[in-house]
Amino acid sequence: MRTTIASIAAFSLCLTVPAFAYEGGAVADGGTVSGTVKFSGTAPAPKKLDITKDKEVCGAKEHFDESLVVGPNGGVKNAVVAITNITKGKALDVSKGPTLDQKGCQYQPRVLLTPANAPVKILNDDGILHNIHTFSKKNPPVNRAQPKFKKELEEKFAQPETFEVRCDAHAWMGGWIVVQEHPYYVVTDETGAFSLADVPPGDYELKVWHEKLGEQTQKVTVPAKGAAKADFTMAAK
Ligand SMILES: [Cu+2]
Repeated sequence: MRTTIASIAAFSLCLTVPAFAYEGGAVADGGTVSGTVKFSGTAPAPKKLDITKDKEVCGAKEHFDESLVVGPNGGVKNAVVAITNITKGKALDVSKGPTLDQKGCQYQPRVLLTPANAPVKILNDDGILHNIHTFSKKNPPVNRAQPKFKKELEEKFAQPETFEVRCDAHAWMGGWIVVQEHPYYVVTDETGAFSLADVPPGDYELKVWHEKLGEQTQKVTVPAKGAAKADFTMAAK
C-alpha cells in the first residue's frame, strides 16, 4: 500500500515538473564566456524593402531587409548565443519583461529575448493599426490587432521557444522572440560580439542561432573567476 502511494506521488511529481528545470541563486566564482559571431565570405548588400501601405508613416525612412545584418568587420548582428546545458546559476528575473516596440513600421529590437513568464510589453508608437502575430508552436500563438489608440499590450510566453513575429497589416514587418528558460542568453551587437557573465565554473555547450544562418554549437570550459573565449563563423546557407 505504502509503495503504491509513493509511486503515485512520484508519478504526480513528474507531471508537475516543468519541461525545463533550472535553479537560480547565488553564483560563487563565476566566470565569463565571450566572443564573436562572424560571417564567412562577402555579405550580400542589404535589400531595400517595398513600403506598400501607410506610406506617410511607414515610408518616413527607408527600410532594409534586416534578416542578415553584417557589420564592417564581418560581425553578425542579431545572432542569439546561449548555453544549452546549464541547470544552475544566477536567477532569471521574471518580474520585469522586455519591450517590443513597433516603431516606424519596424520591430525594435528585431530579435527580442524574454524570460519565460515575464510580461512582454508590446508598444505601438506609430498611431496606425499594427497586428502582432506570433508563429509559436509550444506557446499558444498570439494574433492581436493593435489599433492606433491601443498604445500598449502585454503578453507572456510560458515555454522556452524561438519563434517569428509578423504584422498582418504590413507584410515587410518581421522579428523574432526568444523565450529563455535561464538567464544565459545574449544577442550579438553590430560587431557580432557577445558576452555572458556570472557563469558557474564548468563545462558547457554554447549554441549560436541566427534566423538566416542556422545553428552551431561548441564546447566551452569556464574557469572559476576566469574568462572563456568562443568564436563562431557562420556561412550563408
Ligand atoms: Cu504593422
